[in-house]
Amino acid sequence: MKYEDFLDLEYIPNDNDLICLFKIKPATGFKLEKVAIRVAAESSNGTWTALKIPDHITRLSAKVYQIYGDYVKIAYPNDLFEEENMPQILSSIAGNIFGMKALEGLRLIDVKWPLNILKSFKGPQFGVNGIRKILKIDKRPITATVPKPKVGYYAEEHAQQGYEIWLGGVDLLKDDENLSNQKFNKFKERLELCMKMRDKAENETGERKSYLINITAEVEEMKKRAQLIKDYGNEYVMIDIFTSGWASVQTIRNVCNELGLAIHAHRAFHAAFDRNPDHGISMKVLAEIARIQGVDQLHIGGLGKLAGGRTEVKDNYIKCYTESNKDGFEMLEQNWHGIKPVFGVCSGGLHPGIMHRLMELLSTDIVVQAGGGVLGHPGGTESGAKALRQSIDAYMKGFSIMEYAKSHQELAEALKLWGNKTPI
Ligand code: CAP
Ligand code: MG
Repeated sequence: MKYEDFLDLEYIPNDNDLICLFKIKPATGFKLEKVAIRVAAESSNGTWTALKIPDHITRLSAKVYQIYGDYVKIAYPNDLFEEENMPQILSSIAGNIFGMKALEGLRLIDVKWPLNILKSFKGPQFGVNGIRKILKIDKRPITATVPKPKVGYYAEEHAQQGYEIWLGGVDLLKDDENLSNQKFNKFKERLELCMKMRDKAENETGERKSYLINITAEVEEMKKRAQLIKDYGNEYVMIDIFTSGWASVQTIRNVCNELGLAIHAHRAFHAAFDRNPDHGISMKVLAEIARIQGVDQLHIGGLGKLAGGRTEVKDNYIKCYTESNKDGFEMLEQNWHGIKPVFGVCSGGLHPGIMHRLMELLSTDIVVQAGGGVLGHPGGTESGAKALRQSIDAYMKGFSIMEYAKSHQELAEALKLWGNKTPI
């Protein structure tokens, strides 16, 4: 076995192969083709020197089969991977290769997943339609709000903010990504108080309300928190999937299957490895894995204060929501074989003045989250929640927000403060 064995530009992949699209920036003095072969070797079963081996082992060798510009397509034999084992799959296609000295930059742009691997995981329990049934919301975007400042409120204050957020018309109260079970706001106390406020708000509004409470912790502790959530009658868990890790996500997905709980996936940490366009792994791939693992809602970017432009947000949405997509620029075709669509969650510096842009870009089958864009409203939390709902209602009824603001004071006040500018 030697490096050259990992190149076959005549090879035509079959449906069982897992395909990776990489963008490669060779280190100085290295040719792209040579580096591509090393990537295929190192990510399947080759190494830096020639080896005398039994012939049968080459059946697990990846093949570089297409090179165009900086882009390389590599086909991986299905047997290289263990079904239902995402850590092992990523240790192959997204492991050592990122540290190879022969390259200056390596980006895993997209993956085409074979059917047996897709189906070896649970996939979303509820997905878009299931969530809509839980919340009894048939068409418009689902709204969510994080009490800001992101951490600091005592449990009672948090629950009070939740009450005002729900009363103003927002559907989901959401913990921030770094709120868990700190001394100043214990998980069980927060859950108990928020559930009381949720019932109150449901009675007063006649609308379903729910709570994205953050269970992120060591996995045994997360299992206990999920059980508590079930005991208190809430419908969701929230988990920071990238700081928790795929193995934990898979465990919690299994637990949520037993408990009948939906999973809201926060993506904090993603930008550590998906932001550099020349290195790391794209959010498209991360979104695909989250859908395969079976989250019901996933943050996909929001054209607001955080990095990620229109194309990136749209591509993430396509990977979360569509039944299949065709080959495209930096996009491999993928048939999801009936795996449920996941709600893309748009967030990050959003406020009533810019919500319509997301619905125009994506669809109304999204979750929109505004924290500062509700809590920072001049009229206070409940008015901020009203303004958020009014901006959604305007779009659903075919009005411009300026038009709708003429008869909706809270929206008018939000537009006066924030206009239609995207905060940085
Ligand atoms: C937004 C947010 C979200 C980020 C996540 C925050 O708050 O709660 O965690 O938007 O980014 O902590 O910044 P604001 P993404 O609504 O006050 O901006 O959704 O892109 O993963
Ligand atoms: Mg946050």
